[in-house]
Amino acid sequence: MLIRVRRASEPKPSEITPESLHLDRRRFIAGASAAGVALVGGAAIADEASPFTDLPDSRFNTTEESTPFDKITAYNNFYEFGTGKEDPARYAGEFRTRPWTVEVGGLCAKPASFAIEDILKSSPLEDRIYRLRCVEAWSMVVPWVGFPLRDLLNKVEPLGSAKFVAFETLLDPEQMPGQAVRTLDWPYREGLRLDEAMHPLAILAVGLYGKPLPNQNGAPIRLVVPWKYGFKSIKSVVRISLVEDMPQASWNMAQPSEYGFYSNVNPAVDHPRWSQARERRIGEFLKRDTLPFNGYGEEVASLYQGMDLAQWF
Ligand SMILES: Nc1nc2c(c(=O)[nH]1)N[C@H]1C(S)=C(S)[C@@H](COP(=O)(O)O)O[C@H]1N2
Ligand SMILES: [Mo]
Repeated sequence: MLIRVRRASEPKPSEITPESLHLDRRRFIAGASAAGVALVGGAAIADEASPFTDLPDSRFNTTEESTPFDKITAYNNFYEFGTGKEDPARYAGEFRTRPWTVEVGGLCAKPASFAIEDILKSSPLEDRIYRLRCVEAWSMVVPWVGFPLRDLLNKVEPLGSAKFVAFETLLDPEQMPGQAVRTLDWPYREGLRLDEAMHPLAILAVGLYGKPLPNQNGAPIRLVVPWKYGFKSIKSVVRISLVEDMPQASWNMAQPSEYGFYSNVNPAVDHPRWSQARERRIGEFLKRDTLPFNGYGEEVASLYQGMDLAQWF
């Protein structure tokens, strides 16, 4: 295990460009393997206040330019803190993310409650540069710090009867003022089919730009499913359950004609009130074509073989 704490003289990840961050890390990894040091499962963090450093890059990374940190953390959807895009950055600052446990249970042999510190220590963290595409037709490229969801699921040993995975966000209206208003049926819920959840592209993210997740982005741990519309990527997760039946999902419950369970990014299937064919990358002026599965078709299209994706939208 490699633990490297940032020296005070080094720039913070937010102060350096993504390019130099990744160049530095590649140099470090090359040096480490030349010296015969195994990078098993990536680096650990020294303590929760220090940044993640020297993580390996995921093989799934996009080569597109990352959206600047300031934009990723200032334009958010997190209805627990309000429905405006600037509300989460404004109102989530005091949100308490310690202590934090994630309960993983349901149809599994070894249900367990995991303290966030243990998840951070025992998970194979990587830098995962993924596109996030909101159903509202904007998108970002986010350098997440995360690990495959399946690593956590495997720890509890799913039973053969488990077919889906259900997720829940914390329910705490005192801390999350948006939950006092019934904009959604709280707590925020989402779900995946088990094979989707086991795909190595589906991650639990614990950071971005090498730092712990800012509260507005779903601290301390959130799902990221890059081939699906952003609302599947549920934030501030406290419960993960292996279940037999298709779970409830907040947007699907609120408006089933507009938000299906699968919600794979699909330029050929429009939202009833607007087109999904194009998207605006945050920070860019012109729209670009939206790609099927958000550009991850080669990796995930086989999960949906034989399914009519207009019916199962
Ligand atoms: N708990 C919870 N998770 C959530 C949401 C939310 O309102 N509450 N919004 C979703 C939507 S619609 C999107 S597009 C993404 C936005 O993630 P970001 O703010 O980190 O870019 O989070 C998703 N996860
Ligand atoms: Mo979204």
